[in-house]
Amino acid sequence: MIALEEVGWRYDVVVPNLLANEHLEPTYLAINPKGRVPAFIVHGNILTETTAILLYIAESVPSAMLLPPVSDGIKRAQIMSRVSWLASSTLGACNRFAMPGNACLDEAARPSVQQSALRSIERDMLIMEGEMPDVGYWFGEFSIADIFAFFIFDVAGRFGIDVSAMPQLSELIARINTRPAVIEAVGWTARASLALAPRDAT
Ligand SMILES: N[C@@H](CCC(=O)N[C@@H](CS)C(=O)NCC(=O)O)C(=O)O
Repeated sequence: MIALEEVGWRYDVVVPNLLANEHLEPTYLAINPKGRVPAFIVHGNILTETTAILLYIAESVPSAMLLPPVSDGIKRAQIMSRVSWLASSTLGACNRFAMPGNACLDEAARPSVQQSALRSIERDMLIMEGEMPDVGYWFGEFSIADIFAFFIFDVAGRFGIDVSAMPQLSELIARINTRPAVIEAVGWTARASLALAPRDAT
């Protein structure tokens, strides 16, 4: 949603309730047989995998500068390297933490799966911390790598990860948080979460 706001496209959002396994129901599996979110439908085409979706949006609107031009091939590749890494290593660990039953059959082992997942997320975030500049964004100008970093930081906070050891990353997130596109997307998400909250939630 942040990328879509950044490029100024109009879009609709449907949020399957993962805890109710709506992403494994036939309606959603017809869109993404892998049973994973996000899926992006554009001009009748279905795109899955966050890396491909972010790349497609960034390349479709070069003027939004979510990726450097092809002439800056190394920086583009570095950004894509971080996006792929977050989508595989970090997001994978987030999934193991949120849904440990998908990662191990032994119910008694689930807390241990979650502990190791948290450690993995924390390790990845500390690597990010070491790469963050004092000013600007992860790779100078704002890019899709920052969008992904923002998402992971938000999820990590919900999982209870202590970000006090990540001051540079925290400051980057604070800078990202001031972008109008981010304010719009985060506001929408907050309203949607309230709407999706279980009835007994406060
Ligand atoms: N490789 C996919 C992974 C996406 C992913 O892990 N999505 C999570 C939510 S953030 C999900 O759908 N989890 C549901 C499940 O694993 O059953 C991508 O990069 O888009």
